[in-house]
Amino acid sequence: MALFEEVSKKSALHPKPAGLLLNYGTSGFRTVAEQLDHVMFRMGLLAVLRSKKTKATIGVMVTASHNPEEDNGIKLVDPMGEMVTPTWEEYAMQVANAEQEALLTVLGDIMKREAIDINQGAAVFIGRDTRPSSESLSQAVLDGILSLAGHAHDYGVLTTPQLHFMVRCENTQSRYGNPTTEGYYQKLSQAFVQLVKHAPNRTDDQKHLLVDGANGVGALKLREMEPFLQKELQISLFNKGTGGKLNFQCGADYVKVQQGPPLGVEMLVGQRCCSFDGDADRIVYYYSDSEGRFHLLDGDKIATLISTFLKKLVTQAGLDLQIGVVQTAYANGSSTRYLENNMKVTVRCVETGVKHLHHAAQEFDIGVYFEANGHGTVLFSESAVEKIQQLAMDSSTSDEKKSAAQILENTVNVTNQAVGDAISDMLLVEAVLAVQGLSLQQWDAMYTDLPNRQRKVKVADKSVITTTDAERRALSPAGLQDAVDALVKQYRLSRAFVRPSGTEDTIRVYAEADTQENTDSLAHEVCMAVYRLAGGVGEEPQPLC
Ligand code: 16G
Ligand code: MG
Repeated sequence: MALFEEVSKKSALHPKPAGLLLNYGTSGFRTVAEQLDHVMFRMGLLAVLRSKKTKATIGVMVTASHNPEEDNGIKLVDPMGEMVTPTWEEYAMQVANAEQEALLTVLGDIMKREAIDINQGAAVFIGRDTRPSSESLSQAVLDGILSLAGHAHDYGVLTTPQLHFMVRCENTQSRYGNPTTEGYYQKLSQAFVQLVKHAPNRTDDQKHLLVDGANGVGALKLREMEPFLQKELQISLFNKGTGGKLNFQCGADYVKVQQGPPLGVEMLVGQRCCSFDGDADRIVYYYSDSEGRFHLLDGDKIATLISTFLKKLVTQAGLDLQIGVVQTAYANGSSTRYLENNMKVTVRCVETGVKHLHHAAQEFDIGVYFEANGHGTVLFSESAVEKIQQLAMDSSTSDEKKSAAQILENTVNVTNQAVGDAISDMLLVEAVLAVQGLSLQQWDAMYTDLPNRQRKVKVADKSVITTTDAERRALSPAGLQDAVDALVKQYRLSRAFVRPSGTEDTIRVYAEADTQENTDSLAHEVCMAVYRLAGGVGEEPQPLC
């Protein structure tokens, strides 16, 4: 086949190092940039096949998110802007890991299995982050797309959620918005400006927000967006990428893990601050109090703030819509208790990874999902959006109901429903605080986080640990869960679990309890149990001093 000749010729220019095997992990391929050229080219090929199969535009994002600058990665985006389906993750691995001479056979097999019509047209959108390696790697993706005669639109530098947004706009014939950066800025900022009209007396102080851009693409894009916000948000931007290194001692992941402020942000007592990660799909908020204590408002706090707001509006509007919150095992126990007992909303716990949360959130009329690390969004079902829009336009309804429906309508529009989005989430949080007249401290006081600790244990083979019950219990190796249960029983308000990481070669340990000291001691003992029962290697885990 003539097409395959071109693929064969071009793939020789993007050779795979013999024997190199990579895993399509929780969010795509991710490793040091030098190892990725062939993967990029091949994902360009696979994106063309996926586009032919779905008869829709597919997205490809070149990024390694919060990883160090030297790394890179790639993930595929399905037609509605969601993560690619698991079967195609499997194909992605087969294509990326095929030795040079086997590549055409692997592609041919996928085409046969999926009954792909080679004559069907194909279109792929490409975006990339600001890493030095991203430009040439995205060229390799382009090479792959073109060698299979696909149509490509290279957007250049974008945040990950912007790329997801473009794909969704394109495949909904622009009903979701215009597939341009301007279209993105317009849609979100218009909704934001409408929302804050419900809080007419905001002071300049209340409009002021400090943003840590992690020296990444989020900083660039936020600067571009600022004029659209009509001074309704006054941003002091730090870690803009002009001097510092990407994700180095800054960004959402750093702040969440360190539970402390990032380098380079000059925060005053009580000031509202937030951090994006390197590709701007995560956000966490924080402030420091008058005693110099650092307060983190993570994904759980954001989910609580948003779902409380939505519940109030839905009730006020008299709409019959079921609100659910989706979390993972990492959600702080206090947040789950608050949502279930005080807010009376349905809470579901699923496995780590955005695709699991997204999927579960689709089962509600309004599904709020957040990982504690700050990745999340809100999904509104089509029928929920219709009901909200109808009520917002209904001239026979009461002013109170109408106003609630209008706020809900703008909340739908400020939200990037394709995927968690730091910029969109930031606007949403800012609007919710403004409309409710809540200070950061009042938000923080909704519930008090239990002390918690995350640790890692190196083992010879991480696959010996398998889990069930949304990763909250270990099935194997024998005796491990019993040991964890016995340790947890020795502490108050305690909980702990262990799971193999989906992005690193390590076992993750999580513990929470009534005090930080008890939490650290429980975490250490669980680490020791993993080390002893699951084949620990290297130095024994040490207690934190
Ligand atoms: C990826 C996931 C994130 C998850 C993290 C867990 C996406 C887009 N990202 O970054 O949701 O929290 O992996 O990593 O799905 P771990 O398995 O190494 O703990
Ligand atoms: Mg990210």
